[in-house]
Amino acid sequence: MNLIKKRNNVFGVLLFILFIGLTSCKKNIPMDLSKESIIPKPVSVTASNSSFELEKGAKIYVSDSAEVFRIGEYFAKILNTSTGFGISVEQINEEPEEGNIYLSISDKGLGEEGYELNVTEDHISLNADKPAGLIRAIQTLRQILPAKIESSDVQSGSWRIATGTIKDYPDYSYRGAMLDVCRHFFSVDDVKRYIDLLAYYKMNVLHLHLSDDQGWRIEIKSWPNLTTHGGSTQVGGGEGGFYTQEQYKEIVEYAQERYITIIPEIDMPGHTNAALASYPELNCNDKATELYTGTEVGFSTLCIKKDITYKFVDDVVSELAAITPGPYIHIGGDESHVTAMEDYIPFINKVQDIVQSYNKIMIGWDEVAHAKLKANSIVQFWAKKENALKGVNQGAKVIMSPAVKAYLDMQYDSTTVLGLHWAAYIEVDSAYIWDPATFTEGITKENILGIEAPLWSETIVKMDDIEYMTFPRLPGLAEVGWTVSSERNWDEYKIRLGKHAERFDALGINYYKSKLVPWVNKQ
Ligand code: TNX
Repeated sequence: MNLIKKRNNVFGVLLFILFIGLTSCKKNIPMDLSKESIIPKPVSVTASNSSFELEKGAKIYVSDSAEVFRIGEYFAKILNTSTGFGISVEQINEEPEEGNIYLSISDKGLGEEGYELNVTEDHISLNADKPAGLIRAIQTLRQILPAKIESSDVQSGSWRIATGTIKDYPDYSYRGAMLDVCRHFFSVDDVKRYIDLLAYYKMNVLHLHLSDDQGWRIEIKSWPNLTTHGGSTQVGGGEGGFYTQEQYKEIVEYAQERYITIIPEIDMPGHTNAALASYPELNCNDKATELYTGTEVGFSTLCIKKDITYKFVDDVVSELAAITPGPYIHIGGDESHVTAMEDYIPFINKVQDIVQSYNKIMIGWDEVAHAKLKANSIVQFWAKKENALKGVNQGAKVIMSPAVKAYLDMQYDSTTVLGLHWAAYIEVDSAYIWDPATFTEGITKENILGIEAPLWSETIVKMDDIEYMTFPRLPGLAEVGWTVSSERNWDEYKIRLGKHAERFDALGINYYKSKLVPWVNKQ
């Protein structure tokens, strides 16, 4: 009897030792944070060679602000979808206990979007000067977690990550993408998905190209035919579509929650056939044009000499400004081939006044530099460096979107089915290997606001097409905007990009499997 008892005791002690051993070594599994494939590459990563495991029962604790709480909820939703842990968000004033995630705001001098991410064996803390920095930090943390974190259903297995500290902030303050919803229309859900994909790579602007020859895509209450008639078709003659102002606000809010600014573009005086077809009075001959479903450019113009044209522009800008919290309105201004230069210049000058009268900053494609730019107006370089230089000489800042590097509608090579190639074939390496600050002689870093990657949709019909042209070039362009050029190197980057294949898969992204990238798909 005694012997049995004694044996049981020994067995119990052994079990206890085993338990302690297991739990403590569970914490000490070494992992190297510096080996993680984070895109864009952060400013500094310091590994401490241990690990943290996210487990059921973990919480997201936030410091005391409603906005940080909301950001915590955004993150909890991502984590809960794939872990199934039911992680909740709670406010706390002191350091949280072990096993949790802590989001806080404090002044570290890391700027508008900078952040510090600290992973120890006991907890994860994300700290930033501003809420936008926390959103960026969350993207880094997502990329450190196992790729299955991006799955849309619950996954099993461990959620262990390497310990260490990441300090990070962007090189350029403006890192954008543009979506042409005119040549083909895309639903609110498609735009939201695009916003999520931009957020994942720390982009902070989505420029929506809302009017063109083939379609007018935003409801203007004082000019209703713009959408009822002008929005009723698209390239190829499909049914087109448009966003109501309520839907546009929904998009703006969704983007805002991810610290992405929506910039609406009304392209004028060219690229206006949809408007000219909707209102005869906008034409010099008072006759409405036919709707257009082809892909030619440069054949339409508003009637520059009529007063009604400026009433129209004022009404449109006024309604758009009222539903756009961001500071910018884009007025297009490109390829106005049938507008005489002596008409084009006063038109842009007047439209610039109108935009300013609604307290917005004007952005225009590089041709607008022919006009007299106001101090804060912005020129978007896409084709002609002489134009961009004209802008710089007037003191304007430049958004760099050189078509030969940044146009997502350019084909990868001659075998790509979607897209165009008038500017170049842009393989994944080419989209990555360029420096905005040295791309054009005479346009230097202090002239540049940032970069933007436009996706024109003449050949882009559905979300799958958007993804195929955008991935995998967009992560590289995001890195061009975020990471200083001295830290960028294609041979090192392509390895990191290759490891994002499993993330693309988990996110369900339809991407181009370029032969230049060593793809690693574990699943
Ligand atoms: C030029 S880029 C355009 C667009 C076309 C695009 C196609 C620019 C300002 N204008 O109207 O869709 O090429 O790549």
